[in-house]
Amino acid sequence: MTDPRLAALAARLPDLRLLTDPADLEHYGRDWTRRWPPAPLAVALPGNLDEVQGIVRWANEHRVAVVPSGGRTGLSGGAVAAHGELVLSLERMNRALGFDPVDRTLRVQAGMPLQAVQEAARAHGLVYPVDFAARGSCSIGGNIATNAGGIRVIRYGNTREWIAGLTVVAGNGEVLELNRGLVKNSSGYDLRQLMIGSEGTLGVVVEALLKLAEPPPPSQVMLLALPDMDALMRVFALFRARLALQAFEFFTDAALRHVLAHGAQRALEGEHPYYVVAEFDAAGEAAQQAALEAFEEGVNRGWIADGAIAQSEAQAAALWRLREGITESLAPHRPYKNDVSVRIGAVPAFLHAMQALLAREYPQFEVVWFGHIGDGNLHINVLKPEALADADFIAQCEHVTRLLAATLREHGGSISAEHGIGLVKKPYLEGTRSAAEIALMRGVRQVFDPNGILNPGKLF
Ligand code: 2HG
Ligand code: ZN
Repeated sequence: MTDPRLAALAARLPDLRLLTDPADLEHYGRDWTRRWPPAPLAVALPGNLDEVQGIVRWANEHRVAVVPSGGRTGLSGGAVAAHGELVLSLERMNRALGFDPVDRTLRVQAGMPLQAVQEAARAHGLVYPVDFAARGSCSIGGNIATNAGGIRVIRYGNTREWIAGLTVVAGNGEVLELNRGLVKNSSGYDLRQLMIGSEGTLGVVVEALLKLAEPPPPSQVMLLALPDMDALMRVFALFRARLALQAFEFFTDAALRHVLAHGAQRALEGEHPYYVVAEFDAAGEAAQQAALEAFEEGVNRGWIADGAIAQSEAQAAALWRLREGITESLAPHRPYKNDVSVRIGAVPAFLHAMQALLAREYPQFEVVWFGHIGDGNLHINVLKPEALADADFIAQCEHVTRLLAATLREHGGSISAEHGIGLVKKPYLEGTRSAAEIALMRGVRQVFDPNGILNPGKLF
């Protein structure tokens, strides 16, 4: 350890695993944004709470910035370490610590991958219902730090709903046991909820007590083709009224083209501007009949142009792949991503306004829309034209984000629905949160992290 600060850390925590190899710095210093060249000071892989606390105390004494790190699947740069920070990876702390059948809670370490959490819940006959495509790589601690959403929010809500307790090391080095699994706890500010979605700026999540749910009844998956956005929203209202929805996800013809080119199986003939993958409870004939009737009503009213219903688990998975494979299929095109939300009812007006603006100002860009339409959450990916230099592309896309931010402001929306602010959305926070709110957020951050060591430069 040539760096005296690292030597002090190693002396203080002799068992702490520290990495300084350039390949490790590169690996742990970036997330899925791949926009900032990683340049961390080192990577610490603590194995227990005491080591996490020791690291945060050391960081305060030596004024070293710390980037808490989960699976680094984030798309907003929240886990990027590009300025000599210490990456604090929870990767080794990846175990389930205990299940309580009466409380129906599962205690887990923060580095546990979401998929492993889901499997552990299933082993107890229950489910951890937050779910999305990055499940195999992201960690529960990162999910908590970003209040991750995903494809089941329409039924189960965001990560926030599923956290019964948190053990965190606050930026000031204090260990906090927040809420301790209480269902009712009307004793002042809920610091647990403040921690959720704070993007590693208030504390490091070390352990979580997760609520588990009853497994949902057997479900069916439908793919729908729709003529326009107004029809899509009508179908959403119809399905929501008649069926018990578990998911209602949309994508455009452009998204479908990419996902098919990437190896997914075509499920419908013809071309349509919009598609929906809907999943709903379908235990028994009555529920299946209700689904068919809702579908037929949509067709008769001219809202649904075509559709397919999965007849097996394999077919259901194939339909889901059309939606869940989009991000991966777009990756080779170096997409510039945005993740926005508006009130569900405001989606058509917002989307029309944005599509018109983009067609006028950036006709050369291929723009792909998809996402969690049942939550009013749209993902927009602008694909990089091959001939355009990286820097010019980013500059033009930042202008696209400014257009988005202005249009969102008009429609009362948010510049980040579920991916967080991180570095990518930081310049646009003011469009979504008022100056008074941001001032209070700064104050809160100062209280938790007086020396500004946790994820500096992120969020604001
Ligand atoms: C999804 O819903 C993710 O698939 C990723 O939030 C969105 O790649 C994206 O833009
Ligand atoms: Zn999403």
